[in-house]
Amino acid sequence: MTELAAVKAALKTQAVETPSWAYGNSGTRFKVFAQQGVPRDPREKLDDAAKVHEFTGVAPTVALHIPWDTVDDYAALARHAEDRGLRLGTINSNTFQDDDYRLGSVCHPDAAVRRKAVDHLLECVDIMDATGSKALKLWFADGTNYPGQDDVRARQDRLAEALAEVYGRLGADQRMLLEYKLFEPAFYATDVPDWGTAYAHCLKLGPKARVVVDTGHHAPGTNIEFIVATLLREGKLGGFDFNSRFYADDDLMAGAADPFQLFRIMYEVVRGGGFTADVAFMLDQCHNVESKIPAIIRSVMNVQEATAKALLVDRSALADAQRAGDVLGANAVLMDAFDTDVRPLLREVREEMGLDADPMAAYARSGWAEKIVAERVGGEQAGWGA
Ligand code: PSV
Ligand code: MN
Ligand code: MN
Repeated sequence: MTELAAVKAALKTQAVETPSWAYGNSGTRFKVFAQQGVPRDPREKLDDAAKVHEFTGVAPTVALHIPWDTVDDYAALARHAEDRGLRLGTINSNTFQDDDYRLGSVCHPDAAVRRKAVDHLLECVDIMDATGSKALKLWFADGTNYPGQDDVRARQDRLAEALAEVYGRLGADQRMLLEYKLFEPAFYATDVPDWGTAYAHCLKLGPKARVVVDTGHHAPGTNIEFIVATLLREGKLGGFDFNSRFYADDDLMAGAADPFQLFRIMYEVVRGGGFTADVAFMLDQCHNVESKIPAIIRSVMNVQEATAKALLVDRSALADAQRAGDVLGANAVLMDAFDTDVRPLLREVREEMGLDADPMAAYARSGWAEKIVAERVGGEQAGWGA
């Protein structure tokens, strides 16, 4: 196989998971702008996700969020997905929307609240059994707002205890992805604020626990690709929540704010052997002012472009320059790949996959947007603005 053929083959195997909540209405704490035609239930979210997969060919799974996507029959929901060429992906837990969680969930000082939170996590594993989902994604809003508010060490102990119980419930082919976030909603101390804390817990738990890197969850200027390289090296990178940020956890389209950062991350993924089914490439976004389905298609395409550029890095030329201590030469090799216009290559890849070369235009022509506006009345909130 020529090198270009290998790059194309790799791109055809790419799988980007889209989040159910990105299809529904969402907003900031100031306002949720309701859009016409948004899904009214989890099935309709899957119908929209099927369109993203139909036009991109690389978005075959959808992440669910419980209880936002609660249904009576999860096996039936999985069949609904299958009928549309999709699979249900990661199950995201929600231990942040009840009044009980004012002082935290699994780290709460009251054992009764911790019990409620752990029971919810266990219920999420039951749902995984029914849907065939392989991963439970845990993001905890736990933390404190004031120094002295609670014992930060005791909170780590409570967290470890809760995680161990849920870990023990995982099936042989199921795993746990632990997400970290610097701040928000807690403003003084978050209980899982960084990759080091998440890594320490995952290491203690065992091989089924891995860290998930949400690109919006770091301090400005953090070298995220270094974190990716380190976690991959340790066999502890579980996946990504891709999105863009300008300021905090902005949840904008992946690759919109800083395509160069996305490329650098994808290069470390490729370099570290992480471009496999073992690492989950998820989006975690909200589309508050733009049209949702096109925004998700655009995001998937942005991830594809960053991946194509990462795959095009001339790694032997790079290694030669690095060995020779050729600082500018090595940098130039990396920049050559980033500066390549990969859009023609991706058009070819899509045509070879039997797709339209231009997913955005194909979706716009498809009439789906008009159809859902006409047929769906009274869309539900995705959850964030509710
Ligand atoms: C909150 O910051 C958050 O965006 C986390 O990144 C989760 O992955 C997501 O919500 C869904 O719970
Ligand atoms: Mn996330
Ligand atoms: Mn987030």
